[in-house]
Amino acid sequence: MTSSAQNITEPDVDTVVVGAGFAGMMAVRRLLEQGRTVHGIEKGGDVGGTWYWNTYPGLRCDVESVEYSYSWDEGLQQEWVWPERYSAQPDILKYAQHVAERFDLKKHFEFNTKLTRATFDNAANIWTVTTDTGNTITARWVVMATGALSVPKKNDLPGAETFTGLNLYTTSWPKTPVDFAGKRVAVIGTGSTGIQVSSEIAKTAKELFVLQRTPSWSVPAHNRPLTAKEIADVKANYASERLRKRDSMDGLGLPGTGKSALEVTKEERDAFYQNVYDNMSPFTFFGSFTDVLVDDAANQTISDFLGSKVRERVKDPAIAEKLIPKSYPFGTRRTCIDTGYYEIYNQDNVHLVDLLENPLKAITPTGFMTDAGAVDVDIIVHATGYDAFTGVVSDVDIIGVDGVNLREVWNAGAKTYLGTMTAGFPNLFLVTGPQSPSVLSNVVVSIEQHVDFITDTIKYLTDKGYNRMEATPEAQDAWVEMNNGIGQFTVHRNSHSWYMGDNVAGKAHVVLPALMGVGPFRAACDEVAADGYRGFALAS
Ligand code: NA7
Repeated sequence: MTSSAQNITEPDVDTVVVGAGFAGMMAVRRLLEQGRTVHGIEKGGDVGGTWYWNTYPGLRCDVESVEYSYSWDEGLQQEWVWPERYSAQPDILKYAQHVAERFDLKKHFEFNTKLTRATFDNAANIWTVTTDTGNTITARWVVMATGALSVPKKNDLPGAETFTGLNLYTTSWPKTPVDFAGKRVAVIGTGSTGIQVSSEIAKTAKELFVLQRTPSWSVPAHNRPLTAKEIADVKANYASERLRKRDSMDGLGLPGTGKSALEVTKEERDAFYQNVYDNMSPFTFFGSFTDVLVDDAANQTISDFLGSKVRERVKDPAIAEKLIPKSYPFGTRRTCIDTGYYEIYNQDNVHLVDLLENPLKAITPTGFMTDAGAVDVDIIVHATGYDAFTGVVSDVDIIGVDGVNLREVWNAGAKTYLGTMTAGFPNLFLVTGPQSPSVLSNVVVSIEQHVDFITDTIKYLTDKGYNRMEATPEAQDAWVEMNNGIGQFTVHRNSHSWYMGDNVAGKAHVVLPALMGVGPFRAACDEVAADGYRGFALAS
């Protein structure tokens, strides 16, 4: 496509969709169902999004597979069989491939193609989208289905470029297997990724050094193959259960006691926590008692329970204490699931390097150096996280009304209305954008809600003859203020994490995910739509 943005009145296509992950594939499908012309752009060589890029050993989803899957096609959910409770990356990628082929979606995407610039024509109400392949395409609407966790945090390790051994990045892992046998390996980072990859590498590496700055809470995945009966039961009730879950707080519909953690005895509390620990999603802890996410003392009861579990699992009491988070409330950083993570510290070949005790001074040509001295390694595995929510707009130019760059606007703190649109950027829709539940939910449920909202909106606008939609600054400010207000009401008020943008130097501290919950968020979106898209300015 080679249209020029000058003096155009009709775009090349109706909608450009950026990204071929779970969100992008569904958006394309929905728009095609409406009979629209759609052009998809995808940086990777195939569909799958995060499951295409992240192929490191040990990678599994932390949401059960029967739930981490689309609900929008009954035939699809009935025919697909998940092999395990928490599927490994290859199985999730296989599912993405199956969806793309079943609905013939691939032909609508230009792969190996990165969006570099999008410019809004304020008179024509048309976006001109430019890619790194040199193509330009114009569209009325742009849907950014680019994921909240898709751009790695820039490497900020001093001396990183001097290392002469093998650098591996979990976010762009080699497509051929890496052999760690006989190797001395350092893993930097102990978030969800670091925990998963360390647990795997510990099995074969000669020596493994896990560099931990902030410990994460992790509970056993209890992963296992699903039985035929479990699969049949899920399928028999899929439709009704999906409906129940999409109106829940977390998109998972997990059970809670409905009581205050401080009203019940320690025995009653711990019995509930033990059942969660042994059998349920770790996210059940969040709604286990009504006050654990708002009251510090109630929250501490979970940390006390989980701390005792770490002490049981790690033989050396000093190491166990280092692995127990003590600097933040439970739930204000991602809770992880693991398969034998804490037990690796009972192995002679695994060493915890506590960077709080001995800060990392530098990466050296042969390894790393802390205050405790130098360590030589053959391989460094970087599991240092993402520039969450805003990373995508940081390395492209999205130019809205009056030539303003979205990157500059968000520098002061990302702001949206309903997680969907930013004032000054008409006709540009974000899927699971800042101030939407996304990472604090079963993200597939949130993706489906958001894609439905966006594509229904595009249909509404077209049917009514509107060519332009934009969030008003007032509605946007009120939405962001409300979300920050909820943050102040919860244990997030004192937290510092990537949920708040704190992991990236210079990034503004703002509550990035919506804290109101998946069901209430859906209701808010539905109310706005029913009220003629209150808070958005519509124009022909
Ligand atoms: P996370 O959760 O952001 O974890 C990144 C880890 O890397 C975390 O332990 C960081 O410590 C550590 N890190 C980052 N930079 C450094 C430097 N410079 N020095 C030492 N340690 C560092 O990313 P993940 O990929 O594990 O997980 C992201 C999400 O993906 C996860 O929640 C799931 O939803 C899927 P810090 O906390 O900054 O002290």
